Amino acid sequence: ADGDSVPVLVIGTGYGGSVAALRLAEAGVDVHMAEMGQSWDTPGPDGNVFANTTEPDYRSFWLRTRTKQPLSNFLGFPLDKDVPLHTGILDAEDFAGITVYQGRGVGGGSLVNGGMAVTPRRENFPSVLPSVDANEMYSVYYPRANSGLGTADVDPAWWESADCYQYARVGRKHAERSGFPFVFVPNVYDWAYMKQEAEGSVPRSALAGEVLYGNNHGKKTLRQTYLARAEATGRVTVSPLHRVTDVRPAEGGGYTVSLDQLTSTGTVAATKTVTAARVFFAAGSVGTSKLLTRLKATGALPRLNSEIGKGWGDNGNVMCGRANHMWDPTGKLQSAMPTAGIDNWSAGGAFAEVAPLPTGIETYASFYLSITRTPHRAAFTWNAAANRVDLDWQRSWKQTSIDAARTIFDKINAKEGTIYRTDLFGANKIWGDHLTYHPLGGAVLDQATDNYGRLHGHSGLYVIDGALIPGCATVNPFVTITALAERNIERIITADLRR
Ligand code: FAE
Repeated sequence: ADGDSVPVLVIGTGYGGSVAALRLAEAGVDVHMAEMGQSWDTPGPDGNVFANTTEPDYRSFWLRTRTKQPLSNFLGFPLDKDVPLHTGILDAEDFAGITVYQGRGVGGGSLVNGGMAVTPRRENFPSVLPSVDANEMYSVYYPRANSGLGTADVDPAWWESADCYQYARVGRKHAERSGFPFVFVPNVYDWAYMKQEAEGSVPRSALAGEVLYGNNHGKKTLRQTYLARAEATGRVTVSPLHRVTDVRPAEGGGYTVSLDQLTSTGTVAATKTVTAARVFFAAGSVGTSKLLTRLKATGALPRLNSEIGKGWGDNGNVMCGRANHMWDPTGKLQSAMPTAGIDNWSAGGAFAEVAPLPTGIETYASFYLSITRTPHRAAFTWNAAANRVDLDWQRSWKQTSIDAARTIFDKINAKEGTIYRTDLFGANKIWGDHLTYHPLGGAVLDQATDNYGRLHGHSGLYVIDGALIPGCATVNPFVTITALAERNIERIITADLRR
């Protein structure tokens, strides 16, 4: 409530924030979490909490009046449509050169993501987090993160025969025929539930194409894992629809935090201030970077260093589809939870997730989200005239990522005698090069912060989310974000809170 004083305020309820809240609470510290998105615990008029991917509605987008679907077109038809303005679940945040997709609500990105829980190959780790001891990460923190997240492998025997993974088996066949390693990746989806979906004994979620706008069943989001355990301690409270707008040193120590309480159409219902002894920035790579960039530039936190806002990358994301021959149908029924990838990282700098295209009809299409090695890093800057934070990413920077992805798909197309789809991202457009699902960096570990996420210049302020990772994780990022948060919070609790 307005005027309260709390030991710890966590900004955001995604991976980093949830890890911080759980571990602090277990250490006996009371934690308050502020989340700008909704709580997502109340069914809409159709009885479901979340909207289906094929029928976006008022629940689907964060404060937009028209959808901005990642796949904008199909067979030449634009898919976007008008929706009522609402604090929906998926934010398609536009910067000059890129649209950054992010989850909004209690649970952050875990509400909207594909659940792929991938640990980077160990030999690639030094490029992901150069200042972090890999031995500790692979022996302690990655296992701890995967256990906390409920990561599990799909049953291979079931996968081989499941109709809903026909598309992935076609992906494997084409990868292997071209000599690329095909790797299974774990997921946080409840595989036992998915089997029941396939049998028809429970309501369908992954098998009804649910993912981008939330899963009504089956997916273990942070709400079922870290946040459930955090709330069970009795020491963690969460305020949904509360957006942090300001953090500044308080007289007498700690920080004064200002918040806007939002209505479901995004207007400000009330403004509040609380005092917090410590503040954890866990608003996601973009959210944390935007806040810190503005707070430094406008003088609220003047002693933050000049690394704030720098080192931001898109994890090299590019999307593409391939048109298969009639003898390679990818299936009418496609599970929305990916299970596999094509690993050409060492030779070509690309790891391609074999993604679903759950349209409900046979498309003969294979669809991929590639994560690629990219040299480009952007910076957030304060634009005082426009009163906003800008990002200097350029669309043309995706060319290196396209080239990396082509090391896989040009070869597969040549081998199979197939072509790229040109209808998924606009007319005659092969590459989805306008977006990322994996924003990383902006308050990089050991640069803007010390080697454990403590911000330089103001004691008691921490970054504990994807903003710490300098732009590329070589695979899907949430396991690495979670593991790094586990590592950092352990040190912070021992060194800063048990003195
Ligand atoms: P995040 O989860 O984004 O949480 C930040 C939270 O802070 C959000 O809930 C915000 O609403 C909230 N917030 C922001 N600003 C404020 C403010 N000023 N005041 C209060 N609250 C605020 O951060 N990753 C994988 O590893 N595997 C996948 O399969 C995968 N699929 C994806 C699919 C989609 C469509 C998308 C969008 C992402 C996907 N990701 C995937 C990426 C993953 O979800 C993302 O890296 C993490 O969610 C980032 O975690 P953070 O803790 O950094």
